[in-house]
Amino acid sequence: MTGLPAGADEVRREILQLSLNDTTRGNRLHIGLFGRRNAGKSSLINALTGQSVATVSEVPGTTTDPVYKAMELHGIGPVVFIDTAGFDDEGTLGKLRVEKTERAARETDIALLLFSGLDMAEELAWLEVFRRQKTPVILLISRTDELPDGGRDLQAAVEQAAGEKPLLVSAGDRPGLDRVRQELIRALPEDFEQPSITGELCQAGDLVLLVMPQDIQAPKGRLILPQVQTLRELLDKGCQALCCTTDRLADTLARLKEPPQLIITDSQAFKAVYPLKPARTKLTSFSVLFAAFKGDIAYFLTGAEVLLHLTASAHILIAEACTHKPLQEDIGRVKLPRLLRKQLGADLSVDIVSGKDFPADLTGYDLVIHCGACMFNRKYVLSRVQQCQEQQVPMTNYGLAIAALLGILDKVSLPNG
Ligand SMILES: Nc1nc2c(ncn2[C@@H]2O[C@H](COP(=O)(O)OP(=O)(O)OP(=O)(O)O)[C@@H](O)[C@H]2O)c(=O)[nH]1
Ligand SMILES: [Mg+2]
Repeated sequence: MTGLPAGADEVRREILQLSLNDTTRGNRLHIGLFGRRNAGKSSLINALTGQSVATVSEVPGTTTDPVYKAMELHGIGPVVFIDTAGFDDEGTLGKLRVEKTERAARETDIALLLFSGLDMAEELAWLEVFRRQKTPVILLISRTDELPDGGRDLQAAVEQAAGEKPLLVSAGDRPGLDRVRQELIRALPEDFEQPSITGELCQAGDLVLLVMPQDIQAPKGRLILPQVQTLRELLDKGCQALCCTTDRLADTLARLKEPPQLIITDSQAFKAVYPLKPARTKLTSFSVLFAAFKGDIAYFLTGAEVLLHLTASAHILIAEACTHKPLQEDIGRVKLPRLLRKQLGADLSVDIVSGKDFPADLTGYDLVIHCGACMFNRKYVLSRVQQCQEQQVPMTNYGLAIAALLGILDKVSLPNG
């Protein structure tokens, strides 16, 4: 694939998905499988997907890094199955694998938890974790074809300990697999239907102007995911969507018989767009819309206000979901730190993490500033928000932070009114 920086694996995968007219991973229901080594997790994924997705072997610890398999599941729609390393893995490497399994748990919308024996302390501890993070869990007893009574004794013991009757399943048991699929449909979180991106900001018949600078950061020959998703939603809503680059904004507005209902801009163009905005037109940014779509906008707004009271002695963490090689004038790695230092002082301490790296201990930070997170699913972003809340660290996102730094936070319209 040309025009992309080397190492942009996630971006490349995303493009591949889009070019296949597929649903991006961030918008799929994430179904994770968890259990001990050799519990039969990988075999179950293969059986449920009907494909040889994950490596199976009798050697405990076969699965090391999480394996993601996107597919359409009848009755649910686009999902991604996550196979994980056994949570009882040991040693230095084992510990690293368990950390990845824990991370997979944070992006899991529905968990399949496999019980494989009478010693179930670890399974029960994981059940507790899922219940605490309000993740629906389906309890399973796996490899039941090998158990003398088809697993009924173990089923009774698990029911007694967990307060819920587990399903009996084995990789070759079609009716058992169908029961798992039915349970997945039943466990579908009520709020899983993705909230709207533009919310109440525009309705059918409204003209919406999108300001999309195609500068050095814009990937060659394509649009970035938030722009694509927003455009699609506007078309579905029956809005008229008009796009221009920042330098064409004044001319575009001058050609219109009446002002647009809404302007959605790239946050980096806020400064140029705001003075040109017609009085009656609402203004927002892709990143602000994604603050609500993927995160917790109320918490992010408080974080943006906290930002205005920080000084040069503050310690800020910037979290960028994309793992691309830093581009010239990259927003998270270059522009935002520069803007922050200009506003708060040159000595400001800024750490930057990318991809799924996110420190467990955030207490040293005065603020976390997250990207729009179009690459992540909502559950995972909310788990980061929860982590910040538990450690009493304020959090905001790029769009709200930039609006706050430019002094136009109160001029920006939010999708929930
Ligand atoms: N008889 C029978 N064997 C199974 C079943 N599921 C898995 N196995 C066998 O159990 C062994 C472990 O299966 P895996 O699917 O690799 O187990 P896993 O939980 O993914 O293991 P790790 O990746 O090591 O954590 C393999 O030899 C499988 O063939 C089942 O339902 N019935
Ligand atoms: Mg495995």
